[in-house]
Amino acid sequence: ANRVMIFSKSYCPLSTRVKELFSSLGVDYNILELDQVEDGANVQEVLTEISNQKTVPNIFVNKVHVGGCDRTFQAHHNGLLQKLLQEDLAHDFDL
Ligand code: GSH
Repeated sequence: ANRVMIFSKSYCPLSTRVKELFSSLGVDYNILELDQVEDGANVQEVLTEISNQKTVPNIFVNKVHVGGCDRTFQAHHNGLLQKLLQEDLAHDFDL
């Protein structure tokens, strides 16, 4: 299975757009709504440190940081997203 992780906020329309993109591609994702969890602010701080990105949505595909909404759509359009999603397929064949 793909390991797509979306750090989101439930009220953020850009987060919604990214969720809809992955759904439309038929790609399952894990999600953490930072405004709905107790330590969401701390998670967001750590995310800022490791990805150099303060905003949500913040998307990782198979451990690779993709970026926010803009970057994820860009990656979709230039083929990078598909490539990152297929990384996992390669690992499955290794098993
Ligand atoms: N260019 C960014 C993208 O495409 O993801 C814009 C992201 C953005 O502005 N997100 C807002 C945000 O993170 C929420 S919709 N605001 C600050 C915060 O929630 O801490």
